[in-house]
Amino acid sequence: MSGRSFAFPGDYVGELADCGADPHDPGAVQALQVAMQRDGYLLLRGFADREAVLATRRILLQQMANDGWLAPDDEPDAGRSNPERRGAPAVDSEQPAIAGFYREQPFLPFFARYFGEAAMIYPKILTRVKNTGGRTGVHFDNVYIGRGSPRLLSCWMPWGDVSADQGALAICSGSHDLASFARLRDTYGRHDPDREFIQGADNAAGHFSFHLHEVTERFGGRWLTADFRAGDVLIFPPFTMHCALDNTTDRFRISSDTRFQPAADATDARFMTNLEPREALRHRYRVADGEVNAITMDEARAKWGLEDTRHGLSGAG
Ligand SMILES: O=C(O)CCC(=O)C(=O)O
Repeated sequence: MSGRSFAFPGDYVGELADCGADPHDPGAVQALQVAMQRDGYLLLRGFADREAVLATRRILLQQMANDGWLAPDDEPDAGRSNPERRGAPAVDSEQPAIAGFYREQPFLPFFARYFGEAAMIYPKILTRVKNTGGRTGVHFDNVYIGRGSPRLLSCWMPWGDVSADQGALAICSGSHDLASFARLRDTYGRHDPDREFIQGADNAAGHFSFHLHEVTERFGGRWLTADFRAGDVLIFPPFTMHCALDNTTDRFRISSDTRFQPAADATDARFMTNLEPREALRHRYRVADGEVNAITMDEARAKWGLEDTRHGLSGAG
């Protein structure tokens, strides 16, 4: 991210810690809640069945091989991208293998224990396929799904083993509760790209920045990531800042992000549906496409008193 290469784990990006409690043990709920409150995330190693994750991965990769996205002479399982092709395929939010996986694996019972009441998964599951150079800018999820329950939790899961250099998710630890992030949480973190005309960094609606170090130098906290194994999940609340690192390998990074909350709480209609993005998230995508008059994230940040004085957000860092 931001064109800087770094050793992992190192000073620039450290390692996420497994909270150590067994997520499937009803007696561990309190320890998990305490860890979430303290750290702003839960890394649960081996939460889902590894073989079930790999079986779903194979289905996705087979489709990608059929469509010519994978290196022709390679094993599809390696997930190596076809050097002749740029970009990455879109995966249907209703992909039956993925929806079935989340139904069958113990996600809902886990979240029900965690919330202490019945839990629901949002039907809109975002599955991301990132080729070499693919990344996701720094953001809070509240910006995208902040109209429903404040108890919502995001859950990121890679389809396979995903190393940090393959574009794993990174968390800015401390962003959820440090006082130095309060203004950021209360301004940028509460803006709604579907209502407000703000383009987002690099014209990606809702993204605050693509510069990890700009965030930590200005607000504090520490970036953390991990080498993920198939079956690991990372769970975090809507005000934990995160991004996905650049994929610097020649293998696709494939992952899904899902959202869970108490079933009785208010929901965010945009994620209750699998409508086409243009209908479900109309404003957000029109802003990103430049179809409406929008202000830039630099301009919005100046309004919030959070301007980046060192480099423009879309400039090199
Ligand atoms: O996987 C990605 O590229 C981004 C995922 C994300 O931002 C999320 O899970 O909220």
